[in-house]
Amino acid sequence: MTGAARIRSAEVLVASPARNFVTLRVTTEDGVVGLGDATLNGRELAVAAYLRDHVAPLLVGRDAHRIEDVWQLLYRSAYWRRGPVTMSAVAAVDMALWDIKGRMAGMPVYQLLGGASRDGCLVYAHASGADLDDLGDSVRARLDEGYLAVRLQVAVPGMGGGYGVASSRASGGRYTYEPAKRAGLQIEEGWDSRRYLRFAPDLFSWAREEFGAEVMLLHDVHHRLTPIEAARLGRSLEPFDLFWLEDCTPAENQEAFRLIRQHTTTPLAVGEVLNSVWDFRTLIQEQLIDYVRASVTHAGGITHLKRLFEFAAQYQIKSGSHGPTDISPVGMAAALHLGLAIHNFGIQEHMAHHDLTHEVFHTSYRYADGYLHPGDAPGLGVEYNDDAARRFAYSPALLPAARLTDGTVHDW
Ligand code: KDG
Ligand code: MG
Repeated sequence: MTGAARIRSAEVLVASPARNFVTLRVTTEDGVVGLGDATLNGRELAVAAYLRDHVAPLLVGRDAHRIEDVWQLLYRSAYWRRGPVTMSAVAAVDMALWDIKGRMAGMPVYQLLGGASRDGCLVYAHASGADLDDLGDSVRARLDEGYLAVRLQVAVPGMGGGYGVASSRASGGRYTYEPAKRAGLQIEEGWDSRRYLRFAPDLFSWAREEFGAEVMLLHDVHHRLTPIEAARLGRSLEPFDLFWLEDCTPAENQEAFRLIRQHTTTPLAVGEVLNSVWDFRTLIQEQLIDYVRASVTHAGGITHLKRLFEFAAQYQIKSGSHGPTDISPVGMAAALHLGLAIHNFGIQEHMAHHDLTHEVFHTSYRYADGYLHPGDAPGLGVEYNDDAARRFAYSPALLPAARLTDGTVHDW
């Protein structure tokens, strides 16, 4: 029997290489290091404090090998269950312990999860633009990079914007969409569902004409419609064969998807703001969705997300993990190890990180021809560069709010 790997320390690292990240570093008495991602966009310091003040003291002296036991302890003994802050903190510990176990075993984490079920993880990239010409350039750039699946977002004419439209090009000519703004005050964006509903079918009709039938096209509504509006949108997009329509209405009320499902066969993806298997119970058991969008970073780590995906698998629902730049390279690596191992993998979101982010996080995952592979380095395959991190101090940034034309606060 392998001996215990006692935890010597659990440090919370906060740095902002192009954007804010919270990373947990767990070190055993023998000096084995494991990393976990605890980044909760716009609420980073809440998770950092939860980890530092309430979780780290519980970890010291425990056996890092007992991943399930530690998960259950953190989940059950807090008494206060679920929620994004708690589940991101639990996730970071869980990832770090899988990382340690992999490094000690000399194996990549996907091998510990049952080994590879595929050669690589299909990923989708982001394309966006201020208008269709601009969006066309962005899609062509992604296709030139070999992506087989692309998410399309464009400003809605007459609305002066829309969800998911990049405002700047980062290094390498890439458009990166970063919604959290480093401004003192929260930015407010306008929203008009009627304009959007009229425009969305034109967008996808244009896209099919321009890029053909083969490319997989995705779209994110970002929780902005009512159930009946979402049903209408799904139906109007059916001729354009979307890979998925994401977050078409807020999903706290899981039953709302019954109505949407009755009206459309457009595949539905839900769950980037949800963090527990209980948040998906009706959605999965009644087969109201096709893809589970929860992330390893916000939904309790590899241990809990694996449980959720296996539950979904019994209902022919696949994974489609959240993976924007606010999931750190540690979270992305963990998602790829899990995605490579599970049977019901669907697709992984891949919004490439800024070059500055990679100065702090050195990764072993690699992209080629529309797929990401986690690599074969032991553990998660990510190293954290403290010297580089010291150059990037935390800088508060907030997600925007949305308001309707008459000034009413809407779902952002
Ligand atoms: O922090 C908020 C982002 O993660 C979110 O707006 C990105 O919806 C998103 C997506 O699908 O990537
Ligand atoms: Mg989304």
